[in-house]
Amino acid sequence: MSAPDDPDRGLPPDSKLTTTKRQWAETRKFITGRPARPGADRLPPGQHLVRDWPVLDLGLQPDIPLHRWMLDVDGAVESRAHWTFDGFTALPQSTVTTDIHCVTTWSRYDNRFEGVLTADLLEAVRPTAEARHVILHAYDGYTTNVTLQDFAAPDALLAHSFDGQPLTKAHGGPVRLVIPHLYFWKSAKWISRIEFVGDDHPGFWEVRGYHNRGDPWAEQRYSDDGGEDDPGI
Ligand SMILES: Nc1nc2c(c(=O)[nH]1)N[C@H]1C(S)=C(S)[C@@H](COP(=O)(O)O)O[C@H]1N2
Ligand SMILES: [Mo]
Repeated sequence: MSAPDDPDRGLPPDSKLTTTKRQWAETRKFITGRPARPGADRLPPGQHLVRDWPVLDLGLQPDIPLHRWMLDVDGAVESRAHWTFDGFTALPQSTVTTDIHCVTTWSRYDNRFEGVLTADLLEAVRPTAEARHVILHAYDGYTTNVTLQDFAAPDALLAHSFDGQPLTKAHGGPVRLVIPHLYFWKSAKWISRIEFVGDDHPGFWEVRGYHNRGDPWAEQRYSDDGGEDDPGI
């Protein structure tokens, strides 16, 4: 299919440009003007379903024994926190079964995570009126940024278990963030610090060309993919 304003027209139909980029462009066209999550469609545009669980990170998986693990919560909050693992697991515990979507195009259904809902963490630390964004810091030096609103999603949690077992080191144990409604690079593994701020600070991938928000349903993969909260760089 080739629309009159198709920027790829004239290219061989099997070129890399036409297969990947056009497919993505057409899918976004399909979404434009429709509800973010159309009816029965469970797989976001451009994604494929996997049954295994790929491991993606910077290649350095920090080893944090439970007795050395600490989570700092600071910045624009009324009550800072400095939790040990025992202190953290003394917070209200919840189980969330959810789909996850990686920007490299794999999606995985029905992942059962257990841990502390971000809603319960927010209740414990109480962000001030100044807080608009949340910067996630991790033990491997990774950072990523989300809005306070995205962080506070009802199904977002700090997970210490997967499928009833402690989260493995490869997948971010002892504790990782899971924000199911955004691409998985926003879900920091080996989380060490949660910082509430007024001004946004793009993280590791966000300064390397990834979209600032990363909504899979709007295909916000790269910084020029448009949509709300696009820094336009
Ligand atoms: N600390 C940290 N968190 C991270 C990353 C990382 O490199 N370091 N990679 C991100 C990316 S790009 C993805 S796709 C997911 C992968 O999580 P998984 O390895 O459990 O599938 O973790 C995200 N969280
Ligand atoms: Mo990723």
